[in-house]
Amino acid sequence: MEKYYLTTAIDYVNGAPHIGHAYEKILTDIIARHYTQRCDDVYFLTGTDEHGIKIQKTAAEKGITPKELCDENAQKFKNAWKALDIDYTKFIRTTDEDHKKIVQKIFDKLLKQGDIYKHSYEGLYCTGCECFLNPKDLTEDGLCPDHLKKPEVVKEENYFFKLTKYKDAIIKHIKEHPDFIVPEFRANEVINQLEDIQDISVSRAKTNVKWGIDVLSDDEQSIYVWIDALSNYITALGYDTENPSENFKKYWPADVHVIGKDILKFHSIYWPAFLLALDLPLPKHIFAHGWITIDESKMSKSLGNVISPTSVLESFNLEHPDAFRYYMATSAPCGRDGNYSDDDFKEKVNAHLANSMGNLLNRTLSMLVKYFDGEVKEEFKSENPLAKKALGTVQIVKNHFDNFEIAEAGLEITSLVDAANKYVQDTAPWSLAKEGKMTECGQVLVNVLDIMCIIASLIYPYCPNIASDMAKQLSFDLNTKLDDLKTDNIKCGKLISKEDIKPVFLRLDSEFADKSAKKS
Ligand code: ME8
Repeated sequence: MEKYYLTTAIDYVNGAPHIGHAYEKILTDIIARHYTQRCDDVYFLTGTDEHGIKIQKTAAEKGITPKELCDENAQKFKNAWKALDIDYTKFIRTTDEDHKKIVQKIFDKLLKQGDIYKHSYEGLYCTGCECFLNPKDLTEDGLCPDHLKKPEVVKEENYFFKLTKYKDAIIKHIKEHPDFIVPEFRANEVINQLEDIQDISVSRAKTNVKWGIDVLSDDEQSIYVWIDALSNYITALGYDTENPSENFKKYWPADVHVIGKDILKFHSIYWPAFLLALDLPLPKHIFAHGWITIDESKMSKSLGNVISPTSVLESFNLEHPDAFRYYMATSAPCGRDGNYSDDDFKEKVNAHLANSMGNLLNRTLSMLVKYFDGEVKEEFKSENPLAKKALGTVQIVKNHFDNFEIAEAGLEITSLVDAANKYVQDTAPWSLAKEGKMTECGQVLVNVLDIMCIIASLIYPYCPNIASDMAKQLSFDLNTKLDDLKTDNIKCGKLISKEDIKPVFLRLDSEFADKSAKKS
């Protein structure tokens, strides 16, 4: 694997980030970190989507300019991703000058080659979706099914993209590449949507939507959000209609676009059509994750249950975001909806990270210090009964990641921790020491510590800070590639002193029990 290019959806900046946005960025960061353990060149793109009627309206309500609103909120997204240790390569904003310039060129090229044409149109526009809706997709009461709001009747002369021209090619691509849309069960939905697809509006009259990128050849029209937003995946790399950059040639096509299920249509129908029109290869995978609910309810401003990711870190006094990352990433199987609740969060991270994983490392190192003054002797190296399961887990985790099964991979790591805990329980090294079987006792401890190195490596994408603390105490190099992992990791000699043993994760105990994430 030479390179891995992955992207998130770019978030609308009409508000601050919430834990649904955070879920996606955490999943993508985990995938990125996993692939850094398999290849040397990972490019991770995220950013913000800053044009459109939604942002124009919110800015007007607040009495500020759209640009001021974008600057203020884009910074909130950047701050949140920093707090969550989202280690992206580039943060693109669709108001970046170089992005806007290339979007204009893309539009112009498609217009000149006849893929875009002008057309007078009357349709139902949903500001929440930032798109025209098909009347047959509305609820019985005539509302947008996602936003439960009545769409506006819009009559305008717009530019249209010939989506219908690419319909057959896209259906063929989806059928020939069953792993193009992940999870696979969503591919049928897309094929059904494709059946009655129509050409789509790609511009709006400036009289209605001022906050957009100008159409070069028509000063009455601005480019409408989706062609602008989707193009970020190539403009960020330095795509140019005439002379694409070396960076673009190196990273395109994307290995995966990570997005939410609500915007799958735009990514698996509109985006491939734009790319085909530009004569560019299609991304390898579109991974549509599910949605996060709060205490089993949809997150919404009107319900007052929107939670900001940083408020969770603050309320629980977390010194780093690992517990929250772990909880979110394992909250739902691939593509399914997940849920956040304060109680469940506490219970799960206490059980998995503190009691099972952290405690196992702490106990084992403490016994090594107690019985052997932290010294690993040559005779402690022996055949490790956990070796097969550990190396098998590495393979299973890799396979899960190749299918974007992030929660499933997390469960496999937990199961390896459980197996190591059971081994300690079964072999009872404290009893071996009591009986004077010191070599056997040392062998058990070193077997466990050898496996803890593999666990540190596997948990790293989810919990980079905890993994780094584990690796430090084990004198293990966390940069070891997954394919180079072995089961003999602990070096002979002094491994650790009592004062250097520190718990890698403290329980969110009763002290915090009355604290809960602040709803904004
Ligand atoms: O759709 N749970 O922006 P957006 C999980 N700008 N994911 C959620 C979520 C929730 N409760 N709420 C939102 C847009 N998301 C466009 C994207 S991409 C070229 C343009 C996810 O701010 C949502 O599914 O409404 C999407 O993937 C991302 O957050 C941004 O949503």
